[in-house]
Amino acid sequence: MLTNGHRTAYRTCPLCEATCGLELELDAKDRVLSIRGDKADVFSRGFICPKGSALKALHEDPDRVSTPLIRDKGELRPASWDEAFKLIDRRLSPILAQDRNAVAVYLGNPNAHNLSNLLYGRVLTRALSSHNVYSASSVDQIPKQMASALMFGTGTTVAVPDVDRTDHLLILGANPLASNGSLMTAPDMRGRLRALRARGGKLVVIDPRRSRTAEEADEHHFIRPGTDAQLLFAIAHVLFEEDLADPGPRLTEMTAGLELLRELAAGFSPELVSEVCEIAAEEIRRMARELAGAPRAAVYGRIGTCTQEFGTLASWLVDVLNLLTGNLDRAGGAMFPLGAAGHSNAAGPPGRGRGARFGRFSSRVRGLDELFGELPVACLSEEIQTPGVGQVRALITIGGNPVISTPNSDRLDAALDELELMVSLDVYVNETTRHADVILPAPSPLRRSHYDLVLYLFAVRNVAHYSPPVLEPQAELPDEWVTLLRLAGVAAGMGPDADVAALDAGVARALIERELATPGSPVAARSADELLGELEPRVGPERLLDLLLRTGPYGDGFGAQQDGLSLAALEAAPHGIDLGPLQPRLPDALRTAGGRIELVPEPIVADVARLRASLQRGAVDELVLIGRRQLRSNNSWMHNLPVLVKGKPRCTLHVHPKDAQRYRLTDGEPARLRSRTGTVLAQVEITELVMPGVVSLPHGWGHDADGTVQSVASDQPGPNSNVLADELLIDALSGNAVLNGIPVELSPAAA
Ligand SMILES: Nc1nc2c(c(=O)[nH]1)N[C@H]1C(S)=C(S)[C@@H](COP(=O)(O)OP(=O)(O)OC[C@H]3O[C@@H](n4cnc5c(=O)[nH]c(N)nc54)[C@H](O)[C@@H]3O)O[C@H]1N2
Ligand SMILES: Nc1nc2c(c(=O)[nH]1)N[C@H]1C(S)=C(S)[C@@H](COP(=O)(O)OP(=O)(O)OC[C@H]3O[C@@H](n4cnc5c(=O)[nH]c(N)nc54)[C@H](O)[C@@H]3O)O[C@H]1N2
Ligand code: SF4
Ligand SMILES: [Mo]
Repeated sequence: MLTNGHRTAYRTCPLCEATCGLELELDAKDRVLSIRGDKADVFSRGFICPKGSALKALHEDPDRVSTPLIRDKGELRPASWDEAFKLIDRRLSPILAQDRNAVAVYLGNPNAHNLSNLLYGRVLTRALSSHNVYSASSVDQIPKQMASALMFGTGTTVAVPDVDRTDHLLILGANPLASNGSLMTAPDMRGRLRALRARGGKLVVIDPRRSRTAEEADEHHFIRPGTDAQLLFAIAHVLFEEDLADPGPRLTEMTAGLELLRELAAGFSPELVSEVCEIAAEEIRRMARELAGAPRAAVYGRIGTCTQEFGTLASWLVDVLNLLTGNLDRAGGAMFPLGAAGHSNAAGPPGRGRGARFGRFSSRVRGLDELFGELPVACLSEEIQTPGVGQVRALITIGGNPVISTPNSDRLDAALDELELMVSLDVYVNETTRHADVILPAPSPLRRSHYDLVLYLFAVRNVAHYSPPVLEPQAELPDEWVTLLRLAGVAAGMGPDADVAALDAGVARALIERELATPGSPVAARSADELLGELEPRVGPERLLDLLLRTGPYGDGFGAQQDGLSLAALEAAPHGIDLGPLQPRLPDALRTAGGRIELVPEPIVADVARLRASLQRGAVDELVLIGRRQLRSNNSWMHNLPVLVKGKPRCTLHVHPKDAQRYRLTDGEPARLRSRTGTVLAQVEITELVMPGVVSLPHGWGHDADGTVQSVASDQPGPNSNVLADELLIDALSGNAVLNGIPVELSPAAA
């Protein structure tokens, strides 16, 4: 407490993957005075972006939903929690009784940044027991998770670039200077990339747009969208052809499939791929030689390599190159982090596991395969709109805005009106939740605790940081785990007032029992009752987190390891605990059935034929659309905060001067952009930042729908780019949506 009654509080920012430490100053009445970067944070060391400080505006936004809302004679009106849950129980239970699959769930991106939802979202989906589970993952990183699971055994065994120690970083389809990094938790990427160059290292960026990250690089190459897999294969080809492929004895011994890879790569010479990628063959050869020649190098690909036609192959090839150059799992290369809690590749017997299993069920209409227990969101509309047994009749959305974020938005927007029931757990009445029959609100981030259970699994340093709520939680806005358990109670047939404390105790006991059944567990000799006793008086996410930390790789093992981690240890460290630089983890981290790195898994081999066929296309004279992330946005939200949207309109269409001339467009004038699924108008910005044949429109805008409650956002100009994204265009292997490289037609709006 400061002398004037003011106090300082520390908290990790929950808005993006960088996990920055924040320092908040509050007055005696608990009003937030300022939010700055926490200089003492062990990971972010004071770094912050404009969104972090905007948490104050988010906290104070009068448009945030503050009570449950229920639809009454067509309009949403405030209601009590009991009234809301009675309505949910009355209308959901009969549908569930007829067909579990008739109830779908969509989980949005904020769930990945929310301890309650990470731990209790699963409880709800399990209680529902429906095949129709969807999430933002299938408009995002599922291809990378699929490739990683096939190669290494689990979907979170993802190699991240050891950016602080590498000498050469090849980035494809990522713009960490705007996004602050993804599947690579690394606050202050600008600082880290500048340090790389300052120590004599090289940064190469492959992107159809000269992004802010490309501006920072030594070298930037434009690439035709959707052709990264061809480029990466050609680099592998050169490595083999010029005898530069050298994983070294350690990796070679634990890898299956090197010879088959050589055969596959033979079909992708730089000369063959050059035309489709629009990169000169000699440049590709030079890239390969420099990658192989660097003392320590890493290849890193992100959303541009995932949300495209060959998303899984491109994601796989990133690690193929890391392995071929001997950089996988070594300092300065691409490494496997070891999170303090919840890391599946750190539990059980080391070096071998069940491996990846996909397609245990498929979507009803299009027959797309399940991955990690969910179906591709590109098929949600058709599952709602196609009659028959198993038709989706009710939808629960949790922290998501699929009407803006997923392909063929107009179709999904219409489909949501056909549902018999829609329930949303969300902080805004947005373009999606405006369709809901019941909206259940969630507290402000400042009123809930935080631990980045998922993002620390992808961090460039091993760290752990727990934040207690900055402000006292309010009884009228319960934490989301309470709401999720109550929903789970309805789904389990317990009615609208299930005993949340009892359900929670059951969740904790089940997690303990799973741990006790895990071979090699540090608490194998203990009993569930004993451990439950030791976790008292904690409840909810804190109880589960304490359990995960204490039984995790750095944990105190409930007394077995003196000085080991526990939640109490994290509570005593408000700036986080640094667990050191990444360490080599192979072969122990492998969970493949064969106990080796599966370099060329069978489903991948099968898909290579599709990639080979793409080479026949040659140079394509077709205009395609890509996206563009912006520092002051967060997907489709945070556009309701004046501090983040002030200034020039940002949702503009970037067009190369050659294309502007070709399509008779004028800078600053509206253009009409058309795809198979829809048409939008967007203001033209003529710029050489984007390559010829490619136009760029940011996603997440288009807030002019009726019935939303976002007074600031709804005044922002610019269309929803996903009106143009085609739900039928997917990465065939993973079902992930193609959001980059969408064929479009362009004309002046006046035409
Ligand atoms: N400020 C801000 N930060 C965010 C978000 C946000 O909306 N705003 N969203 C968060 C989320 S959910 C995520 S998943 C991450 C994503 O993090 P990033 O992957 O870093 O996201 P982008 O900035 O979209 O970078 C993707 C890049 O791929 C390029 N690209 C498009 N198509 C292709 C292609 O076919 N090949 C290649 N090589 N490049 C291509 C685009 O031009 C773009 O520069 O960002 C997170 N951080
Ligand atoms: N064209 C195109 N489309 C894209 C992308 C792209 O690059 N291009 N990127 C894709 C990616 S990577 C992603 S991750 C998706 C994101 O897709 P979604 O997750 O569907 O969309 P968001 O915009 O993140 O919406 C999140 C919503 O959650 C709510 N929310 C915020 N905080 C909380 C909270 O604490 N609790 C609850 N319950 N709700 C909260 C907000 O109201 C917000 O509307 O978009 C995808 N769509
Ligand atoms: S970079 Fe991400 S985590 Fe850091 S302050 Fe900005 S939004 Fe928050
Ligand atoms: Mo994402």
